[in-house]
Amino acid sequence: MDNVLDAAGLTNPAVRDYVKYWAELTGAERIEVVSAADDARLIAECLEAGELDPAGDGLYYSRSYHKDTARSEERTVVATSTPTDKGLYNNWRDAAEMTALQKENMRGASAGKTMYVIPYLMAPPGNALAPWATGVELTDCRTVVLHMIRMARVGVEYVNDLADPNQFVRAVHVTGDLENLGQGTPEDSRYFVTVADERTILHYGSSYGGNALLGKIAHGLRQAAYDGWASKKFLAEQYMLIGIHDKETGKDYHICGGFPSASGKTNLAMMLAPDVLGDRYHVSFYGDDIAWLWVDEASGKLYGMNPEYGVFGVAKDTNEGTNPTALHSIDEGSGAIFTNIAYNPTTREVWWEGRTPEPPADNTGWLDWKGNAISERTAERADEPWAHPNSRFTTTLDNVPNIASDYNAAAGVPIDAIIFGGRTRDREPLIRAIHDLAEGVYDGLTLGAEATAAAEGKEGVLRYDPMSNRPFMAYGEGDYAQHYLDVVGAAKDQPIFAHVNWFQRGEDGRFLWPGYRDNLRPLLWLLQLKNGEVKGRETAVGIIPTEDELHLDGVDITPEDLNTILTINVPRWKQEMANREEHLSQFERLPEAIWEAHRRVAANLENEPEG
Ligand code: GTP
Ligand code: SPV
Ligand code: MN
Repeated sequence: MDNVLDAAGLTNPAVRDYVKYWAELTGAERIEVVSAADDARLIAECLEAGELDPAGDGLYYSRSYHKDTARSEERTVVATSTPTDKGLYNNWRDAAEMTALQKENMRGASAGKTMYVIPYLMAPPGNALAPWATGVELTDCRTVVLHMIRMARVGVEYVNDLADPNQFVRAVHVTGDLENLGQGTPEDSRYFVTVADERTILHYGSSYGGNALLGKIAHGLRQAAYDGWASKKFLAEQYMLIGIHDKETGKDYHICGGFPSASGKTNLAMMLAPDVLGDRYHVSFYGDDIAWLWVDEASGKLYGMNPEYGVFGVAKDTNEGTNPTALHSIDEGSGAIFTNIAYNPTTREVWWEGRTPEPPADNTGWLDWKGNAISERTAERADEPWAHPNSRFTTTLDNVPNIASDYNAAAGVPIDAIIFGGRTRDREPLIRAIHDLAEGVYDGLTLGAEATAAAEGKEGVLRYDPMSNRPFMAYGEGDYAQHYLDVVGAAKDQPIFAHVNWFQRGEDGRFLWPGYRDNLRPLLWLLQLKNGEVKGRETAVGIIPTEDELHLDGVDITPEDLNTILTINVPRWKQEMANREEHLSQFERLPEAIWEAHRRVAANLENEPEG
């Protein structure tokens, strides 16, 4: 073992001890320390072993086990030794109990396999938060290594010379026997545990996405959120992060914001300016899923950065119209890996729902995401999707055509605005700017997506998703709200907050707002509002744009629909306020400032004429 670690140049003694401990417990036959430079060799090994298939020049295809296609919220736990860390959504459990359980699950479970050691950094090198961004994932799955190389900065150089050799996240991933884990049954034996106060992540029973790429969600969101709170220094949020450059004034703005999973963060971050605005504005990509925010000591300003190194993007509906940038980030030669889309082994083509309006006309050779031939489908299965709805592509940031030139800079970027949004079919206007920080945090806490059949909700009642973090909450929501107020409140220039909604629908179910590239327009309005260049219209729930303040040339929308998305439906809002009250009262230690914001909005609504 020492020979292998020596040969890989892994010198950190604490990391070496950690590797030895888990190699013994999991019973792995071999260990291998990896760095980004091993990518080509590991790709070749995966192709040879059939763990990947070729999908064009420098493109790869993989399939997950069919019961292992997404994160599993009910099996995901945040454990600590402090019972008051329990919140509504973090599935708190006792650290000692969960650690013992996971050790039993993992004992001997990697027998006969290689345990890969992945030292990584979830930050641009040299960033102020780098001490909380260092980790070492151990995994017994080779394709997980390839995903980690795309999603994080990987190499021994990130762990060898730590100021405190012990300050790294211990992230252990053991796949388990996927065919015998009882996924979704009462005998389910999977657990995805973050032991937050020990900075240890123990995931057992999956090889998919956030369950297995532990730098991303488990460290980048759950562990980091806990660390940010414990250190009082930062926030870790499920946010996209973009830059907007105004070529006329030469100014640069940065906006970050949270929408629940599969609600448009990747699309917004990769947005091209609409044609009519393209000569003046350029949107640049910093991140599409995670941002860490802190106050910069030198300037006193709020800063943000994307801790990730790649994109794990939803494939569905990605096409030349909705997101050409995403398509070009997975061009031939990019090294992108597709998971769970449809694949044609003969032609090495791939396809997913929404890539083209209709699936390939000639289905000869095409396999669906489970590997079954489309041409052999029985009549009753003919309508099933070819790709899994949560099928994804994985590609590195520097493949993204609109990547910001300074994405890798240690400093991060100053934050001008923070936006929240969800999928709401009515009530929420296109955009409403929020007056202050407390109302911003209040808005984030009451964020939600419309209840769908899948989410088993009641019609008109939101499935609340506080700060778009419901699946990633690491400690109590009340403490979280206070910490958010403290971190952002300490910044010299306050960011402007807003709530956006691209998903309002007509009675016939169509989207009222064209969305995608046109989403730049309300964001430009928000920046102008912050700069005092427009006034907007005050409403009970925030400031909304007047029609002439939005640059609408070239937007395909009827005057009636425009009016709907720029109007506050007071009776619907009053109904929502009662739901919010119930929702918020479940949070312990919710700061009084949040209740005050709630009462202020409620009182405004009472004073607003209906209609
Ligand atoms: P996670 O990676 O799961 O956290 O999701 P995400 O928030 O990055 O989601 P993504 O950007 O991949 O969006 C997922 C879905 O939202 C896709 O089906 C998109 O087509 C749809 N979508 C994104 N932007 C818009 C929009 O402006 N309007 C409409 N109608 N749909 C949109
Ligand atoms: C999400 O589901 O919000 C994701 C994908 O970003 S995963 O990493 O699998 O959580
Ligand atoms: Mn996400």
